[in-house]
Amino acid sequence: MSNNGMPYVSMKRIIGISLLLLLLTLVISCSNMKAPRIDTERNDNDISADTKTVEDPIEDITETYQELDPISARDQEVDQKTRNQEMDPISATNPEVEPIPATSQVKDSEKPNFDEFQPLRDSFVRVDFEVKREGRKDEPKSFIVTRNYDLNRDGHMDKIKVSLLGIDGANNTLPYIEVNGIRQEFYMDYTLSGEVQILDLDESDNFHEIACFDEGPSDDPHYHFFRYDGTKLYEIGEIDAYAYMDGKGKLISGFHISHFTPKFYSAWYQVEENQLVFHSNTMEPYLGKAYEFEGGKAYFLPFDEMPEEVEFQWEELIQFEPGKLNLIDVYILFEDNPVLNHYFVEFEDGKRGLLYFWIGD
Ligand SMILES: [Ca+2]
Ligand SMILES: [Ca+2]
Repeated sequence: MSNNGMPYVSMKRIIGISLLLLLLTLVISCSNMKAPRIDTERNDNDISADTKTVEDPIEDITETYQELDPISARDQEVDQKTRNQEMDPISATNPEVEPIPATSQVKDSEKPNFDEFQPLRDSFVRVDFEVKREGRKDEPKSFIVTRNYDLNRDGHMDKIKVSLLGIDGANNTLPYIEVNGIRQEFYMDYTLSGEVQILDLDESDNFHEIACFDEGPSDDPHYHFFRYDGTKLYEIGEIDAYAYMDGKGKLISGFHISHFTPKFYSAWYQVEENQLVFHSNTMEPYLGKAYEFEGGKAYFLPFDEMPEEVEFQWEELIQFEPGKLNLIDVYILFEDNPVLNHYFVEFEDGKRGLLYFWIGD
């Protein structure tokens, strides 16, 4: 029985062991077969996931860069515009401000001597132009002004033709000046008279210049200057009709000349290379001195000392008698256009304050 039992037992054991082995083999083979697949799949997934997570930010970044680039370009544009806007007032004043350093280089002996100046309107060469008006006399549309004159002093007459705007019309008219067929257009407001003049701005050169009158935008009468050198026509510049000139290439605006005598000035213009160039003048030499005041209507604000900032009053005009005054200081509002109009003075009776005048506009 034991043998029977033995083989039985052994058979049972063998079967059990075999089954166990089979199971183990199955489990191992299954796990062996599955494991790499799972790993591979996971790896594939991982890689693609990794690639995605790596690629996606790259795409995103690229897109972001693409989006950023125009923005940064726009930012730069905005920056540039802002800078330009900031620079505009500077560059606007620069043409007039720039010559100021030149002032320091100008020796006192080279500065204009006002005694040598006379009113621009007294300096014109007496020649008559032929003036043809279109439109009514009180409301002219335009003018054609002509004359032959030797502008470059070479002994040959030069044919001058000027087209000027009137007050009414100007729709089909452009202001221009033409010398021997060379035409130069220019900007002007209007003229009621069609006045064109000849003058000699600088006696030391061989040119006589043309001056065209312009009433200005709001009663700012001025003259436009032109020079013909035999081959070219230059627009030299413009200056108010109250200006003075010395015939040596220097001009002083009527707005830069003192209201008191002896006259002094805050700036002058010099014809340099066919252009009017601005030069500012220092006020110090003119301060602390006595002047003749011809009197008339003016404004006055009493102050004991020169104020840093002033709110100018324009209501009450005071009638002043002619007399002497002591000039303590000058109040210049704009350095690039130093209009002489506000003076800190002391009258003979000891009254001190700001004396200033109406500037028509
Ligand atoms: Ca000539
Ligand atoms: Ca000349």
